[in-house]
Amino acid sequence: MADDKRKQERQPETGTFDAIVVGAGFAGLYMLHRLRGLGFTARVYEAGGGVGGTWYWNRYPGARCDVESMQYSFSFSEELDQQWDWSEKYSPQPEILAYANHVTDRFGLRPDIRFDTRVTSATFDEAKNCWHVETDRGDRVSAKFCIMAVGCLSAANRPPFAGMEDFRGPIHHTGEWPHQGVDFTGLRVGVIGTGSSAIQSIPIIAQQASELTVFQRTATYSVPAWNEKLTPEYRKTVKADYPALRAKARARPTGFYFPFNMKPALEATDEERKQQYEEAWKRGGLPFLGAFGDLLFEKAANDTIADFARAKIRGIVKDPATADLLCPDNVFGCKRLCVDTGYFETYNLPHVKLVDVSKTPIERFTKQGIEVNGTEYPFDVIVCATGFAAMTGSFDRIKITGRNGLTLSEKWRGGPRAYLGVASVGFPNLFMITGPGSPSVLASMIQAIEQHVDWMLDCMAHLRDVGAATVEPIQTYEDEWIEHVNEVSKVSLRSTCSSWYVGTNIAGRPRVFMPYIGGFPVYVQKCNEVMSNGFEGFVIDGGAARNEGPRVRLTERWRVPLDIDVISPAAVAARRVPVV
Ligand code: N01
Repeated sequence: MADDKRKQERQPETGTFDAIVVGAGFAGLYMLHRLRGLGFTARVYEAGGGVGGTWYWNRYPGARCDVESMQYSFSFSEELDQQWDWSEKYSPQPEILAYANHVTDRFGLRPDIRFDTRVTSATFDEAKNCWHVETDRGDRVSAKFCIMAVGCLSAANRPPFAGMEDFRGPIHHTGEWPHQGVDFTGLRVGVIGTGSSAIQSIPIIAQQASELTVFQRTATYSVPAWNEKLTPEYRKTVKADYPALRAKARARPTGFYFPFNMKPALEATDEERKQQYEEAWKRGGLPFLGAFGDLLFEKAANDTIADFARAKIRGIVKDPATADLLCPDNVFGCKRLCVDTGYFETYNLPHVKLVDVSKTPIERFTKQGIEVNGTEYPFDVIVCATGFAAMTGSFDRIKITGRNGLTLSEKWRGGPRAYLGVASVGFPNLFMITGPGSPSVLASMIQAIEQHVDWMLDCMAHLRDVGAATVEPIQTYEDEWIEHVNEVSKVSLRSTCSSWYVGTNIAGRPRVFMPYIGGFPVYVQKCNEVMSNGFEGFVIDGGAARNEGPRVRLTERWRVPLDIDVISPAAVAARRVPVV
């Protein structure tokens, strides 16, 4: 547990609410704000000792966002947009956490949140049409709606390495970092993993450690962030037209705005490609993948950007053998692209070593360190930057029981199944914010969260308007949506490799492409249509239940004109719209 401060003393509570929300990250906070705004009573339970979700737990050195801060923020309040000042292009974790706390207090949310409290079970009561929720603090509460705001990357993956308990030093996971920080000064440090968390933390750990050894199973592509301080003039310019920027972002496949080039790489000359890649590299960050329109659709096009990126690595890393090891051989951007500050440069430092564990895996932890291929590497401290049980792991930690005693884990054994990634058959009135089958991690998360919450609130308010008891997806619609999510994923090269997108970063998990890759505006349009058609694909039951177009209270702002012609998933494939 990262938070070692004393838990707040409180008595277990009982009671009935309109909604119970699990999690007080950005999703839970915005859900609570909207629930209260529409006059619903709510209780939020949060396992951490404070708000912020991901940004509460991931306090490892170098943690920062990789979507520009002026877009990686809530868009629902123009006053908030105008008042808050981001200090850097990609703000560091403490500032994002401060923002989450600011939002919590500015909108008076804290009194309805119970911290240091993990929800252990949620059980649907078919007789009373409500959810009974229990926590590890003895709370027993009920609500008509149960909302999972549990995050897509929240359940830490701690691979069960043999002998872990023998290691005499501390072992830290980047996703559950100690609040008091870790001083690596003069220590021999081992880092396992080379994903985003490792790539952000390694350069900073290297500045303190006396020796740093990185265990790499799969080499990673990474693009420089070129992070910088934001000037008051820049912030003023963005704020002068913030609503327009927000609207443009909503119309983009990723839910955030950046210039991209629709032209296919395969139609450009070598010279044009080189120039385009150099310019995109100079801008840096995730938009590098927007250098051409076909990079995630055509392997031959992808090879050109992969070659360019490998040449960059070889140009940075002085030792040719290390550079070779650091050069990925898979599809560029297939795993989530990393964004770094000085990652590859770190391997030029004399005290930093790279160990390839792709063919000879980590055998065991020993008392002194880590053993690979018969060699023992001694350490004072080990960092597991080994990622998460993505998308479904945070659901698995709660016993969620729906109709007929079926648990969500049982239903999802072969892979997650949810209509629009919002709700799942057999689990009435259970909503999932950025659930599997929605754009979630393939869009700017905060925008994806806001769109989901607004849609859910319009649905809940509709139930209240017509006196209905439950809303639940219809099996055929859920099945068709899952089939569609799978079909669309096949148009992207992203479905071709092993990654947390498909669950295969963890042994034994089924291979399913979990997020919806058809593009954020396409998805939003689908959600809007479902609502306009009287919640098509859902059964609304009880009272004077009616599947009719609701009074739209919140989702109107998501009906934006598309600034590129992405009107259907097929068009995404045909038009090669870059989805970074
Ligand atoms: O996790 P990861 P992460 N032996 O799964 C390796 C978001 N995020 O925490 O690739 C040896 O990417 C594993 O190897 P392999 C972002 O969406 C965003 O870094 O499976 N190695 C891999 O190298 C990101 O994608 C930011 O072969 C083992 C690493 O551990 C997501 O979170 C910052 C192993 C895990 O990489 C997850 O990132 C941080 C084993 N047994 C995170 N098991 C921003 O910039 C695993 N590995 C906003």
